[in-house]
Amino acid sequence: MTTHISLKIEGMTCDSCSNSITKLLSKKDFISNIDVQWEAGTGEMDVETDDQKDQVVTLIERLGYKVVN
Ligand SMILES: [Cu+2]
Repeated sequence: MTTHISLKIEGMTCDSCSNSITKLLSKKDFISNIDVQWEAGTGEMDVETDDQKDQVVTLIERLGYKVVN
């Protein structure tokens, strides 16, 4: 059972931004089907439970980007 989450992410300016977010999120077993697009400022992925969205936001913001939803 997975939950899909769609995030709006501010601060990405190039491929290496989206790559670094994807790489970090990939290390977590509970996150799958990660698709981060820097031009659109979006992050799509599946997590195992609803409450894991907060952990995803924390991980992304730790890299210096801002999740706005
Ligand atoms: Cu960049």
